[in-house]
Order: sequence, then structure tokens, then C-alpha cells
Amino acid sequence: PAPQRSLVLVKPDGVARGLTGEILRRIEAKGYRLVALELRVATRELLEEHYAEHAGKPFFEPLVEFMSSGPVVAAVIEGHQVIPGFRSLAGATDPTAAAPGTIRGDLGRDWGLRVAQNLVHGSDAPESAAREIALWFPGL
Ligand code: DAT
Ligand code: MG
Repeated sequence: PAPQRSLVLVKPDGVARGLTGEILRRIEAKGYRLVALELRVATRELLEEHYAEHAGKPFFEPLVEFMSSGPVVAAVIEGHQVIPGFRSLAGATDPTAAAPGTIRGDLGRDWGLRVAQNLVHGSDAPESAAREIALWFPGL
């Protein structure tokens, strides 16, 4: 069977803090393969679609604002069980709760301000991965 694919974003905090290389290093060190990679500033429209499941929640607006505040690095990564595997590398959503050894646990900042600066996004299921990959990389 074809290996799984996941959409990963290095969020604006990660790009601004110069952590893109460290995050990609962890992904590659784990053995996942980069299939697509692009630096870009996401539009509100793309982000509202990307985070549609969270529409209406109190953190939705600040999240979209934060995610459009600067460039992100969007990637498609591939490997055996990469969807849960990358979620495990990333750690818990709230960096305060994320375990040491994870990207968010080692490097992220919690949502004390308005929204988590938790460095990365990773698809959470095969259906969302397919939807998100089509959204960010329509040609793929
Ligand atoms: P994840 O990014 O771990 O999949 P999610 O999909 O539940 O988490 O939420 C999307 C993003 O929204 C998350 O990375 C950070 C932000 N967020 C989620 N819950 C939040 C909350 N209670 N307060 C502030 N920001 C939150
Ligand atoms: Mg999510």
C-alpha cells in the first residue's frame, strides 16, 4: 500500500524564530520524506477553509489572524503512519502540556497571549490530510 501523507505547516512563530530547519530536521531524522515544500503567506480565505472545523470557537479569529501574520512553511510529508507519527513528534496542542522531546514541548509557547504559538500544524486523520493537501497543494 502507498505510504501515508500528512500536511505539515511551520507556523509564523516557527518561521520568525528561525526554527524551520530544526523542525524539518526532526521530520527527516524520523525517516519521513518531503514530497512538497513551500514558503508562503496564507490568505484568510485559505486559513478559514483550513481551520473550518474550528469556525465559531473563541480562538478562531485570533488563530486566523496569527496564521496570516507572516510566512508559513507548508509541507507534505510521507511515510509509514506519518499522520499519527507527526502528531506524536509535534506533541500536545498546548505547549505547556506538551512533553519534553516533542517540537511543542521543547520549543513552543503556550496560549497565554491569545492563541497558541505552538509552531506546527499536522493533519489529524487520513480524511483531513487529503482535504488539507488538496487545499494547500492543489497540483499534487
Ligand atoms: P492541533 O493544532 O493540535 O490539531 P486544534 O486543531 O485543536 O489543535 O486547534 C488548532 C489550533 O488552534 C491549535 O494549534 C492552537 C489553537 N487552539 C486550539 N485550542 C485553543 C484554545 N483553547 N485556546 C487558544 N488557542 C487554541
Ligand atoms: Mg487540528
